[in-house]
Amino acid sequence: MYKGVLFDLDGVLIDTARYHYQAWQALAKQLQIPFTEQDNERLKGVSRVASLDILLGLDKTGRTYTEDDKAQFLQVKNDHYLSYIKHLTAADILPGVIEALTFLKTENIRIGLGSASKNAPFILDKTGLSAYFDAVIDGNMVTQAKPHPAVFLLGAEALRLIPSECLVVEDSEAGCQAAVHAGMAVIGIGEREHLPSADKVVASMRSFKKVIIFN
Ligand code: B16
Ligand code: MG
Repeated sequence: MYKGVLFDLDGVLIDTARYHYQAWQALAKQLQIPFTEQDNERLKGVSRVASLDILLGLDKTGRTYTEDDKAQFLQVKNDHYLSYIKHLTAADILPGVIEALTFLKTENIRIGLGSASKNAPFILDKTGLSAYFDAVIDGNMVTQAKPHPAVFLLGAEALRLIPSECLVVEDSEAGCQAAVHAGMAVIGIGEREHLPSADKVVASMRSFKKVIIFN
């Protein structure tokens, strides 16, 4: 069994992935850029700045944007996002998460967070999840975004473990690639077609205990 588990936040512990989607969609609408749920898959796990570049890449009108424009767009997106997540409570924790975290605690397996989100500390506090974590690494602490392994390597270090002792749980392909680059095993949450780099894929956190017990 692993000595530590590093969890992604958005889409694994909390269903914030849909709020990111709605916030990007609102910005896309303002800029009159077509943006579908399929396009949004490419933004999952990716940093705020890199996500904006992907969104603007969908603009086929040839318009150009200054750095000031981009900074303003990022503010608009985050303001939309904050207006959704300010209402988060423990009721928004995804099914199976509390059972999984409680199980890891009873087994003395260390628990870390490896999230690209700068809003991660706020979300952990709003939902009461902070208390479960031995280490929290978020988007304020790393400059190289997933699929770069920095967030998980820092997480392992903070848990005082080596990469091969850690398991990552991710809902994005960029995050799964980051785990592979870090030399860690990775369970994908979602659908296999979106997570080709995961070692195993399960539909939700409800299946977490069953999967980890056999490793
Ligand atoms: P923020 P995760 C990621 O969080 C999200 O999946 C991704 O969609 C988002 O762009 C990124 O955080 C940055 O989030 O704008 O809140 O700083 O999945 O790594 O927990
Ligand atoms: Mg995620």
